[in-house]
Amino acid sequence: MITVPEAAVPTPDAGRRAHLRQAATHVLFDNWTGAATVPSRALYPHQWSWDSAFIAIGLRHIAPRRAQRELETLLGAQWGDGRIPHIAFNPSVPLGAYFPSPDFWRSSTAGRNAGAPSTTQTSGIVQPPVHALAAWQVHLADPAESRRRGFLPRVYPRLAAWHRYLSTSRDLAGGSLAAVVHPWEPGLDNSPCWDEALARVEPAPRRSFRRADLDHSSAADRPTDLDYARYVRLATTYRDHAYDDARTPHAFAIEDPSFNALLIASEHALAAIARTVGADAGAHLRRAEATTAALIDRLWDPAGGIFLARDLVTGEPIAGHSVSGLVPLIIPGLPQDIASALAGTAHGPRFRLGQVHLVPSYDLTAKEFDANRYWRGPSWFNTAWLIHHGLVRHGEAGAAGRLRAQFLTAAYHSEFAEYLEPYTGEGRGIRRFSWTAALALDLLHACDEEDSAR
Ligand code: 2M8
Repeated sequence: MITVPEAAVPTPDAGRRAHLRQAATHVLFDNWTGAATVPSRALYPHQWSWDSAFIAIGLRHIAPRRAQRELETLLGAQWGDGRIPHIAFNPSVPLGAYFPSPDFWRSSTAGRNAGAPSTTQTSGIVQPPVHALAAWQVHLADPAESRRRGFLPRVYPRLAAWHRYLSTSRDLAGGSLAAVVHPWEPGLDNSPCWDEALARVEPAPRRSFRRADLDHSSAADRPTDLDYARYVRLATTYRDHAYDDARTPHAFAIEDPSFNALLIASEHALAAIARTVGADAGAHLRRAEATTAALIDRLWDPAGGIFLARDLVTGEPIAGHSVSGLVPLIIPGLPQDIASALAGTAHGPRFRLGQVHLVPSYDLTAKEFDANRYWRGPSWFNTAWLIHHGLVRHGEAGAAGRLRAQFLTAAYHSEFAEYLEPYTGEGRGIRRFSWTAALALDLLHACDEEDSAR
């Protein structure tokens, strides 16, 4: 087994960084469609919700206006009930290029009562709320341009409606946390944490759909056919109940730590945006505090030193340890004892921070761990970026710096892979993946700022 001794991964020097910046910029410009950025031309040829937030965070360093446009295009697909759909479809892409396609979701008809747009076709589920965080950072990258275009006053009401939707319609248990109702919603699609809940779902007949993902990616790296059959069933049921959260009989309803941590971090960002546009920041801060208290009360596992998801159908915590349970490190004001415990868990045997590549998506010691398959073990760049920031926030500068150096080195060597085999660091999934390039740009910018402050 190849491990990564900490000292072996120095921060790339200025020459390497310039090369990386140029290569990352090419990826983002190649994946730009004129109004938004696709995660990948081949595998994901539409606009994805949390991808676009991460992409905007990187784009702001090279094209701040385009970063604003990225977010505003996505917000243009928002539904009347406040939800931001997880995919906004590009009408010029053939239906067969991605499954499930617009004719499966039927947003403009099935979602009419929930306020789905009548022109743009979208999916009906959501993804983690990284958008307010992204909008605030995009603004800060070029405040003059942002003010000139009225960026924040335009996006603020939409972002506030998005958070309202999550805190009301999605608070399925009444415990002040947002629930996800499909494994695609937390973004960690086939995490072993969902296995037990998914096993309750009657799979859709295998011949009722055709997977397009296998045209572009190895089957060994992707979710299984059985997973897909269950994803299809859950989405069909939601659609057939008009995407109505209260009326749908949810076979899958989970409070996920990372989803809620991102909601809290974004609520803090929304408070900053509200202050800037002259709206009530206090309401957002109060909601951030209430959600943080609920997260700790309902999902913190002191014995494991990690946050656990909760299955709302059984009412029980889900025992599996996933990277999602470490992401709450990004929450401003997280109690120091919890932050220290999370940093300890990240460095411990389950995630081996600093000894393997980035942060594995699932517990290395668990029998379900799979080093190659999607969210069942491989290391992903967006979660590494989040944990890097969490470590910075909670005073773990050394570990944060090492993770950043690893990130940049791996992005470079893997040609901006979608994810990595955590032991060897080999790229998996597709290459030239947009959020890997965007977040590399963001970390490169931080390296440059540090250099010029020296
Ligand atoms: C993956 O999810 C999509 C479904 O949304 C898929 O597998 O087809 C996940 O990695 C998700 O987190 C990501 O947003 C999306 C696009 O990059 O791909």
